[in-house]
Amino acid sequence: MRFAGKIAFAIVAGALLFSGVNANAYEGGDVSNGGTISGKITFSGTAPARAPINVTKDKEVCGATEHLSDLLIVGAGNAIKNVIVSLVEIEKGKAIVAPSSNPKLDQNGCVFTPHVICVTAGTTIDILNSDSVTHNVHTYPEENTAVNKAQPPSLKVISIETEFGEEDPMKVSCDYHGWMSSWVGIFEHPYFAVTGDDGSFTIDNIPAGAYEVKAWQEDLGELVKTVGVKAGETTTENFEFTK
Ligand SMILES: [Cu+2]
Repeated sequence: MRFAGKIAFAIVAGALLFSGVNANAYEGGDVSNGGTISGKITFSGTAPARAPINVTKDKEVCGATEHLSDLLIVGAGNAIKNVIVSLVEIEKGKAIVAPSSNPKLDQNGCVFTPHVICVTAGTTIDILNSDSVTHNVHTYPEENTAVNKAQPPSLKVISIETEFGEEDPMKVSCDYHGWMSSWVGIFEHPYFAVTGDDGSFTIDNIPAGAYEVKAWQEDLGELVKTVGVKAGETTTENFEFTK
C-alpha cells in the first residue's frame, strides 16, 4: 500500500507540474466582450535628426545610396515610428492567426527592412540577402535559439524558428556591417502592434478588463500604463516619450 501510495503521489505531483506549465500557455478563441485600445506615440521636445550611416565596408554596395540611422525616427507631429506596443502577459483572448507566408527581414543595401517586426511564437522568420555582398546574421534572443551565420549572396534565405515568447524584443544584427540592426518582437499572444510613420497603433478584440500596456522603443526604452478595456468600446491611450 505504501508503495502504491508513493506512485499515486508521483502521478498527482506530475499532473500538477504539467498543468502548471500549461497554465502559462496562451489560450486563443472567440472573444464575445472585446474592446479596442488605440493611440499615438509621440516624442516630447525637439526630436534629434537622424544621423547618416557611416559606411565603412563594402562601400560600392552598402554606400550606393545614403542611409539614415533607424535608431529613432520622429516624423510629422513628433510621431515616433517603429514603437512596439503590446499587452503584458495576457493569457486568454482572440485566436492567433498564422501568417499566410513567413514574415521577412530583407538585407537590401546593407540595411534591414523592415527595421521592426512582431510575430507570435512559433512563427518562422525568413532573413533575406538581396545584396551582392556577404552578411552575417546574428540574433540575440532571451529564450529562443540564437543564430549566428554567414549569408553570402548565394544563400538567399536563412530561416529563423521562434519557439518562445520574449519579454524584450530580439535584436538581429549583421556582424560584418556594424550599423545593420533590426528588432523582432516575439509574443505568446496576438495583442501587439508596431507604429508606422504616423505613430499610431490599434490593438483590437481584447476581452474587457484592465491590462498593462507596454510601449517599447529601442533608443528611448519603455513606458507601461494600466489601461481599462470595455466591451464594444475603444479606449484611447497615448504615450509620450522623451530623452
Ligand atoms: Cu551585413
